[in-house]
Amino acid sequence: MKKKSMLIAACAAVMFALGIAWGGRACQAAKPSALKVKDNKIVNASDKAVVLKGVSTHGIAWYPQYVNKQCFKSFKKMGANTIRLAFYSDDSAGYDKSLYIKVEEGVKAATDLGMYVIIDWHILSDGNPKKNQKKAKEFFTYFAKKYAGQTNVLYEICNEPNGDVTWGRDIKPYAEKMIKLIRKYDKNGIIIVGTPTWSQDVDLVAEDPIRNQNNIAYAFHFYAATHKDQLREKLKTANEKGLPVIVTEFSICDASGNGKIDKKEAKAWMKLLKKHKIGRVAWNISNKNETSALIQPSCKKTDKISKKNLSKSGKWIVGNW
Ligand code: IDC
Repeated sequence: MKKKSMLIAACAAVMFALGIAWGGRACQAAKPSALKVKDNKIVNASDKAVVLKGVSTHGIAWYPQYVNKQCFKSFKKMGANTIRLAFYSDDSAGYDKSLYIKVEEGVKAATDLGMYVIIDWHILSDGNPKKNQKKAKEFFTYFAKKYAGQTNVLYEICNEPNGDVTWGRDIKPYAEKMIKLIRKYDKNGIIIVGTPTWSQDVDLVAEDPIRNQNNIAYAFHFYAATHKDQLREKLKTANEKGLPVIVTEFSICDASGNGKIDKKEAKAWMKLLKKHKIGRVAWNISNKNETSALIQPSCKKTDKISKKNLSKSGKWIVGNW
């Protein structure tokens, strides 16, 4: 073969290979890297910090319509890499086993988009995780079996312990049981453990963390118009003491999920989270008439949501996270 035609053939081969690579990318979102916990951080296989940034559904019993791929994709375009699926655990708060299917749809949608997904057992009015422990066991057995080895899935085992609950007597023993149960199936998926006082007292947990288990992180929640310096101190203390923390829920209004927005405090929170490379998931994907809802009440879309459809808190959050 002449030199010139050899060159043309080589160029064609390279272009063909690039075409395959490009085509492959276009069809399927890149798989997010597998996660692990190292020291006080969530990292990838090369030990580089991975910051989970995302949005949480409202209770999927009330707002199931937002659990869909196009809706999640809208938030991905605005910078999210994570979806949290909030499954309320108490009968009085919308627990319904027939909603497992919604969790499955949500995991699939997030997975198809190359996003991380947190399966959240959303205890709230049932302040003590032991109250619905039997249902929690059934829930996590089902999902850990199903998603064993699926590296974009994380398990959050008790949203917000509150009321007459202590770390040592209630939450830690509950967590150890759930970890054992999940690890029967899923050996490495990150398990996020809720902390006392609506997932705020991470400083107490840092004194007595769960030992001899891998890939355990702890939940921390804040609402910027209620929680300020004092709570930031708790987070800083715990994280600097070595506790791996992830903010699986926050908003910039008050702790009721409603009321005024406090941008000054919100900025201080973002600064701290960015400095410590701590992940953050915003509450909530709905158009409910409450400040924390990320979508405007007048917007009825459940897919292809754009920045202009977002509420005031939604716009601020996607502009500053
Ligand atoms: C709120 C919702 C609200 C709902 C209420 C009770 O925003 O629409 O009526 O729950 O289910 C949390 C909880 C989260 C709360 C949120 C705001 O984890 O479930 O959602 N919040 O109050 N912790 C602190 C604040």
